[in-house]
This record gives sequence, structure tokens and C-alpha cells, in this order.
Amino acid sequence: MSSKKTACILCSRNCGLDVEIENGKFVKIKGDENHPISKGYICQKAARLDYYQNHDDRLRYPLKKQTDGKFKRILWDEALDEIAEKLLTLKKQHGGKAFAFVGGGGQGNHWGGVYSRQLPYAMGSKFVYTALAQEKTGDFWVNGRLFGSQACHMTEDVENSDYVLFIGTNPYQAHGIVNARNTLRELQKDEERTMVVIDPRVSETAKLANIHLKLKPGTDAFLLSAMISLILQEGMHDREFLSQHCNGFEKVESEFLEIDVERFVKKADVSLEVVKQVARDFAKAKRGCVRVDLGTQQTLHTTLNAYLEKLLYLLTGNFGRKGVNNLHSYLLPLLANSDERKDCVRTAKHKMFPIAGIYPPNILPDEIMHEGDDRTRAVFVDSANPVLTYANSKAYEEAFNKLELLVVVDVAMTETARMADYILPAASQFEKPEATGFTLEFPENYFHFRHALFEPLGETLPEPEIYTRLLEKMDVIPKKFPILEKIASFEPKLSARLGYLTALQTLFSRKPNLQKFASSIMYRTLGKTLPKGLESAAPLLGLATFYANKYFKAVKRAGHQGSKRTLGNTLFEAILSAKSGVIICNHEYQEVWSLIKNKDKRINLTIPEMFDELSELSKEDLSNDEYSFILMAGERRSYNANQIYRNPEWRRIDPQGTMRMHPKDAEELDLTNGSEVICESKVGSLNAFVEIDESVRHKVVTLPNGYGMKFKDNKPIGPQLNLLTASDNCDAFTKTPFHKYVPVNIRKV
Ligand SMILES: Nc1nc2c(c(=O)[nH]1)N[C@H]1C(S)=C(S)[C@@H](COP(=O)(O)OP(=O)(O)OC[C@H]3O[C@@H](n4cnc5c(=O)[nH]c(N)nc54)[C@H](O)[C@@H]3O)O[C@H]1N2
Ligand SMILES: Nc1nc2c(c(=O)[nH]1)N[C@H]1C(S)=C(S)[C@@H](COP(=O)(O)OP(=O)(O)OC[C@H]3O[C@@H](n4cnc5c(=O)[nH]c(N)nc54)[C@H](O)[C@@H]3O)O[C@H]1N2
Ligand code: SF4
Ligand SMILES: [Mo]
Repeated sequence: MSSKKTACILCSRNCGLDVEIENGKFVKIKGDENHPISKGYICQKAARLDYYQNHDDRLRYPLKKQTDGKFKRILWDEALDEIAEKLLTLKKQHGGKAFAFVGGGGQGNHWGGVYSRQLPYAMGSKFVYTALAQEKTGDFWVNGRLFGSQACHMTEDVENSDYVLFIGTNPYQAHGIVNARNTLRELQKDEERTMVVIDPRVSETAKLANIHLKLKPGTDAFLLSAMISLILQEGMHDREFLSQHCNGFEKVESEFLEIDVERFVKKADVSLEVVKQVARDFAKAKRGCVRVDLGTQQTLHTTLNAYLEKLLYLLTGNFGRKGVNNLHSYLLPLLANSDERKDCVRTAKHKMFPIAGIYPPNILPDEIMHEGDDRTRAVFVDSANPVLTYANSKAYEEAFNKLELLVVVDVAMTETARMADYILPAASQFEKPEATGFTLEFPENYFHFRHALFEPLGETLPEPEIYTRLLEKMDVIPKKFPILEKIASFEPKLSARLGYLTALQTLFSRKPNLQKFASSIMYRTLGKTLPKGLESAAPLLGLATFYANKYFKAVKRAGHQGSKRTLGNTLFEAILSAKSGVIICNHEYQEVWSLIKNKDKRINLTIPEMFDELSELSKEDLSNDEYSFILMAGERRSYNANQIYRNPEWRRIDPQGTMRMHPKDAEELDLTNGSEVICESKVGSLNAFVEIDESVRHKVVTLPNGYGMKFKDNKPIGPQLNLLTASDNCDAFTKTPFHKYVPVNIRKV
């Protein structure tokens, strides 16, 4: 038995783990006290990670679909040769636009993405679709307008705040904030601090809150704009902050003062008195902080909600200090900036633009089904299970059936993998070095490069090897770089590394086309000089060097030593040797202004598109005669974790993933606990079992996220939620789905 450090891969927190392993299995899993952020914290889900590592759906060999629909085992070389040839033919006949890449990283595996993102480049395609573009692109788009880049990302210092607004998020179950349950308990215990939850359900977080605004689903835009109007009416905005740091306040003020507050609050069906109190107290608070998630991002007015939520803390000056909202720096960037007003490539059918460099999954089926010559014909899926997780499963199945080529890279035989022409089996996240890009802290941020715990299962390969081999077979990169290899192997190491980076730059200035494939080139050359098993860390030298140059002082403040020339290498070494992760920067609060990308380093508050949406609000009618319930499709509960665990035995409770329903509704439909119902939306239906639950509103029901897998190709277990979600039930602007607002009818079986 041996003891090792790693991290949990089940949600964006990626808590550090201290594990004991034996014979390819986890024997004991506890929180890692040495992890710089989680400091020993874990939740109930992490202890069961052996259900991810070892189960009957794990893939072991590359597979190819035969004409009879069955899979046949083939060799890696055969699979990659055939895929390379097909991709090159596709590119030649139809151009890069015929290719789309889907996924590229789940909750904890973003290191593979450093390599997989090279494939769309090689194909000359900009079409990358990821799960982020079905939840967070409204937020990124608004950040682009406010701060000058969609890659400017917000963090929330909930731990140090004295007045927190949780809007449409349930951190008690979903986490998403530092050591969620401890942080929530501390907030609750401290009489000097206030926690407000805005949620249609009495969520586990709402139960701990001082104030709960149990609004009607989909009405956040009304409630938040009323709060903003109240703050302005009563002159509670932070004038000094606004004049010192923001542009365009006057326009915001005039737009919001026009709002009929009483009417808007009534729409949300909450008490005007309580709303007034929350608006006043939040504005008065020393350190106010706002944290949102899917409850505002996957419901009506997604993009407007993001704008309003940000205005709440900006107008009250809750930005750029301890205990409030801040921007942060990151070493492994997950987001790009793609401003649709400048040049961007639009999709063939929807003419949709990318946000933060990614396209929305809601439109992909149409882009494939589209009859034009410019349709999407081939798709690569990596670390995602879109047939179950993206809106409209039927549309996805139909579209994927039409593809000329579907390749899936996964650790497990998923519902999407079953549809593929080729399945490429990846080593699990505990069988290769991995890292997360969800390191979103400020002023101190960290990076955790995890080392492998186990040997890769069967013939599985890590993504760095899969994609590098594919690029070599496509002749996108040469197989050998003798000069780079030689320089990398010089002694002493430091001069070799510095010389190597210079040589790499020289190569890229001579052959600019190769720059996009830096990851694989570094892996094949510098990688050979790194400790055994860590070869794929090679691109980290480039990332660390870039980061150390850009945030030199903050990196030094975190205790890393070196000059402008050498600090990057020090950081690289520190990350490679720190098994529990390491603090990479220590910013000063005023450095938040340098993270803004607007030239004048000020925040631009005026977004004309959002004022248009705001004026539409007044005209909106939420009544809906055809459907009697609103389904919030995808609740986070104690025993769900996206599609990461496939074996249903991992769950201690809720094996069927019940439908939560208010007692009054159950009575009206003549249902008791455990009754089976049929739930129908405009695109599909599913069966579910009822759990009578006072926490939901009348005429609102919920179903959990992360069920519906066909483990070992048996019957699906729990609701296949996305049979109910329509592709066009989405935000008009960003195309993010309204999963929390699915109109349905329900009847007893
Ligand atoms: N246990 C568990 N944890 C997870 C995951 C998991 O599958 N299981 N998944 C992870 C992932 S990928 C994500 S993105 C996060 C998501 O994390 P969260 O967004 O926090 O979780 P949800 O339960 O999806 O939704 C949050 C809350 O929004 C409320 N809500 C629904 N409609 C509305 C509305 O119209 N307005 C408002 N204000 N609130 C509304 C719901 O009642 C719910 O309490 O969780 C992560 N953590
Ligand atoms: N109706 C509805 N739908 C939803 C939601 C909802 O609330 N309601 N939530 C949405 C949200 S917020 C999200 S983030 C998405 C998540 O949905 P997806 O993006 O599809 O991601 P996961 O469910 O995390 O699935 C990850 C996949 O990665 C595979 N995997 C695990 N480790 C590795 C690895 O090392 N390498 C490779 N190549 N593969 C690996 C797993 O086997 C699994 O198939 O679901 C969305 N779908
Ligand atoms: S599921 Fe999230 S909060 Fe729970 S242990 Fe894993 S990373 Fe931490
Ligand atoms: Mo998510």
C-alpha cells in the first residue's frame, strides 16, 4: 500500500486528496491538508472515486465500428492512420469548416485540452463546442463589454465577505466556492455577517441563510433590475468608486430609474419590503459579494442576468478589495477573447459567433443537419457525453447518425461513444499527469499538477500521446526536431531550458505555422528531459514563463526566486515538484485594475444590447397556458456528479433520481411518494418517480443532473433529462439553454 497526493475530479473545486492505493485500486481517500486552497476539505462524493477508476464500462482498446454496427478491437496505428486519412480528405474536399471539436476537458482534466486544441487548428477549423457555452458564455460576453476581454474572469471572496448574495446557486450541494460547507457554516454562525439566497427552492443553502427570496423561476431579471433601481433611487450607489473607476454611469442611472419597481418585484412574487431591505443592506455593507451559477445562467434572460448581477456589485463599489468580487490571473487560461463585433467566423446555419472562443452546443445538431455544402460533417468528441448532457438528446442522436465521421476519446463506453465510428480509449485521470484550469482565486492563486497514481489500463493512452501521434500522422508536425532535442538535453538544466525557449522562438519565427502545435513539439523534445512519467508537462515551461513575465512581482511575492529571465523556470520546477499544488502568485488588491483590458483601465458600464433587453422586460408575459409546470432540469444533489461516475452503485441514496414535487401538486394529481409519472415537454417525454417535497414551489418540479446512463448497455438509470430540453429553448443572444425553465405537463402513469 502506498500513500499519494492527487485531486478530486468531480467538480470545479478539485479539492486536494491524500490517497492510499493498492493493486490499481483506491483503498483510502481523505482530504489533503497540504493542498494550498482546500486544506484537507472534501465532501461526501470524493471518497467513492474508485467507482470512476474501476468499473465495467472502462475502455481498454481502440475500437472501430463495423458495417453491422458492432465494434471491433483494432491497433492504435490502424485507428490513427485511418482517422488521419479521413480528416485530411475531409479538409481537402470541404475545408476546415466541415470539422467540429466537442469538449476537451471535464471537471478536473484540462491538461489534455492543451494538446487536443491543436486538432481544430490542424483542421483549419474554429468550431470548438464545449459545455461552458451551455452555461457561462452570457457571463463571459458581459465581461468582454465591461472589462475589455471575455477572458477577464470574476471570482468571489465569499469567505471574507460580510454580506453575500447567492443568486441561483446552491453551494451546499454544488460547491463552486472555497470549501463550501465550511464557508457556509461560518457565514451562518457569525451574527455580523449576512447570507441572502435568491432561489425558487428552499435549497440546502437557503436553509442556512438569513434571508431567502423564494422567487418565481425565470424572474431574476425583474428582481435584480428592481434592486438596482432601488439602490439608485435611494442614492445608495458608490459615487466615488463610479467616478474614479467607471465610464457610462449616467446612462445606466437613467435607464434603471425608469423601472416600475413594484411591478417588477410582483412579477418575481417576493415581498417588496424584504427586497428593499436586501438592496439597502447590500449597498451599505462593507464587503458585499455576489455569487451566481446555473439558476441565473440556465434560465430566461441569461445574458441580461449576468449584466444585472455584475451591476449590483459594481454600482455599490464592491470590486477590487478583500471580501468582494475581483478579477484574477490564471496560469492555464480556459478562455479566449472573441469579440463578435470584430472578425469572427460564424456558423453555417445559425450564423452564430463564438464567445470566449467557443460555440454553443444548442446549435450543433442544426449545423450538422443543415443541407448546405458548408455543413458540419465530422466531429471529434473528447471528455464529454453530449448525447446525454447537451440540450435535446433526440436531435443529437439524429445529427450524429448523419455524420461522415464521429470519433470519441473517453475513458468509458458512454452513450456518445456507442455512436462513434472510432473510439479512442484514454488513460484515466489517475493514470496520467493532469491539471485543472479551474484555479480562479485572487489575490493568491495556485496551480496543481497532479502526477499519475496508476499504470494506464490495457492499451489506453494519455491525450498528449493520442493527439501528438495523430498530428504526426496527419503530417502537421515533423516526427523529429533534432536541434531542439539536443539543446534541451544540455547541462546545466537552467541554461538548457533558456536556450531551448530561445530556439523554439527562432523556429516559430521561421515557421509560424508550427506555433499552434507548440504543445506537441515541446512534449516530443523537452519532454524527453523531464522526469519519467512527466513528459507531457513540457508545455508548462512555456505557460510558467509567460505567467512569470506577465505577473513578475506577484509571483515573487508568492516566494518564488529568480530574475526576469529565470523566474519562469523556478515556477515550472516548483509546480512539477509540489505534489499537493503550489501558490503561484500573491497579488496586491490594486493590481486588479491592471487585469482590466480596457485601455483606460476603467470599467465600461454601458452595454446598449442590454438596455434593449431591459426595455423588452416590461412587455414580457410569463403566462403559459399549454404547460402547467416549470421543470428545473438538472438539480445538483448529494449523489450526482455530471457523467463522471457511471456505475449506479456509487449512490448511497436517490437511486432513481426522483422528481421533487410540492405536496399540493401531488395531491391535485393524486400522487404519493414513489408514484410514477410521465413528464412531457414540447420535444419529448420521460418517466420519473415522485418525491413529495415542501422545498419546491407550487407548480415547479425538479429532476437531478447526472443520471440516465446506460451502464453496461442496460436500461438507462434515472431521468435522461435532455430528452425534454428543446434546442431553441435558449437565450436568443448566447444560445445557452434554459434548463432551469422547461415548460412541461405531468400525469400519473
Ligand atoms: N453534487 C453535484 N455537484 C456539482 C455537479 C453535480 O452534478 N453534482 N455539477 C457541477 C457543475 S458542472 C456545475 S455547472 C455546478 C452548478 O451548480 P449550481 O448552479 O449551484 O447548482 P444547480 O442545482 O444546478 O442550480 C442552482 C440553484 O438554482 C436554482 N434555480 C433554478 N431556477 C432558478 C431561477 O430561475 N432563479 C434563481 N435565482 N434560481 C434558480 C435551483 O433551485 C438551485 O438551487 O455544480 C457543480 N457541482
Ligand atoms: N438538462 C440539463 N443538462 C445539463 C445540465 C443541467 O443542469 N441540466 N448541466 C450541464 C452542465 S453545467 C455541464 S458542465 C454538462 C456536463 O456534461 P459533459 O460536458 O458531457 O461532461 P461530463 O458529464 O463531466 O462528462 C465527462 C466525460 O468525460 C469522460 N472522462 C472522464 N475522465 C476522462 C479523461 O481523463 N479523458 C477523457 N478523454 N475523458 C474522460 C467521462 O467518462 C464522461 O464521459 O452537463 C450539462 N447538461
Ligand atoms: S466533489 Fe468538489 S467539493 Fe466535493 S471533494 Fe470533489 S472537488 Fe471537493
Ligand atoms: Mo457545469
